[in-house]
Amino acid sequence: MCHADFVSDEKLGLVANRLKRASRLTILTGAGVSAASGVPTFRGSGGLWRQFRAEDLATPEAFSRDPVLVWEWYAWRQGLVAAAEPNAGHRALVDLERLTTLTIVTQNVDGLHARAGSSEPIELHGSLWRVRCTKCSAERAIDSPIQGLPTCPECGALERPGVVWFGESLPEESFELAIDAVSRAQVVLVVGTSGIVQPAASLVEIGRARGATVIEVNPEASPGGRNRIALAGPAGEVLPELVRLAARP
Ligand code: BJW
Ligand code: ZN
Repeated sequence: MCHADFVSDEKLGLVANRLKRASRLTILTGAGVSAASGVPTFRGSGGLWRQFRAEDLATPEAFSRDPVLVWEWYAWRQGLVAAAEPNAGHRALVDLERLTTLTIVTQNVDGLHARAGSSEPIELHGSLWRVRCTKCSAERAIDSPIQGLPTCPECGALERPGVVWFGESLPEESFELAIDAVSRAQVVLVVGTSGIVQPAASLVEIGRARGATVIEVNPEASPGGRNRIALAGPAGEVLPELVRLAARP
C-alpha cells in the first residue's frame, strides 16, 4: 500500500466519500503538486527561493534593473518544465474530473495540469509559456525556452514573462472565476501550497466562510493550514489513492 506510511486507510476512505458526495469541488494547487515531476518548489528544502532571493527576481523592479538576469532565471525554469512530465498527482485530478464537477485553481505557472489533461485550470499567477510586451502589452504564447531577450513582434519593445510578480495584481478574470469557484464549493481541496502568498491563500478562507469543508494534501503542515482535514503525504501518492477510493461503487 503506497500510502500506508502517510495516512490511515480509514481517514482516506472518509475523505474519498466526502469528495464523492460533494456536488461541487474546487481544488487549489501550488508548487507541491509538481514536485514529483522534478519542478522545484519555491520555499522549503530545494525551493527556488533558497538559491535566489524573491525580491531579486520576481518583482517588476528586479526586471527593470536587470532584465538579462531575470530572463536567464525564467529560461532555466522553462527548460526544467519543458523536460518534465505531469505526475500521478496531476493525472489523479484528471480522473477525478470524470467523477464529479470540479474546478482547478492553480498558482503554478508550469502548465502541467493542462498537459495532464485537466480542462481549463484557472491560472492565478500566469504562465511560463506566455510573454507580454512591456510597452504595448501585446501577449503571445511561446512553446520553447526563451533565448536572450525577447522583443515584441508588434512594436519591437522588450517583452517580459507572462507571470504575476510580487506587488502586481492577479489577472482580474481569473481571480473572479476563482472566487466564484470557492464560494460555490462544498469541498475545497488544497494541494501542495504553503498558503502564505496572498491573495491566493485567502481563497481557502473565502470557501470556508461560505461553508466548504477544507481538505489539505501536503507532507508538511502548512503555515496557513488551520481547521483542515490534513492528509499528510505527497500529492503524487495521496491523490491517486483518494481518487481510486472515490471511484469505487
Ligand atoms: C508538497 C510536496 C508534495 C512539497 N506533495 N505538497 C503581507 C501580508 C499579506 C500580503 C502581503 C504582505 N506583503 C506583501 C504582500 C503581498 C504579496 C504576498 O502575499 N507576499 C507574501 C510573501 C507575504 N502578494 C502579492 O504581491 C500578490 N499581489 C498582490 O497582493 O497584489 C495587490 C497589491 C498590489 C500592489 C501592492 C501591494 C499589493 C502577487 C503574488 C504573486 C506571487 N508570485 C509568485 C511568482 C510567480 C511567477 C514565478 O513563478 O516566477 O507565485 S511567488 C511564488 O509563490 C509563486 C507561487 O505561485 C506562490 C505560492 O507558492 P506555493 O505554490 O505555495 O509554493 P511553496 O514553495 O511556497 O510551497 C510548496 C508547498 O508544497 C509546501 O507547503 C510543501 O510542504 C509542499 N510540498 N512537496 C504535496 N510532493
Ligand atoms: Zn509591443
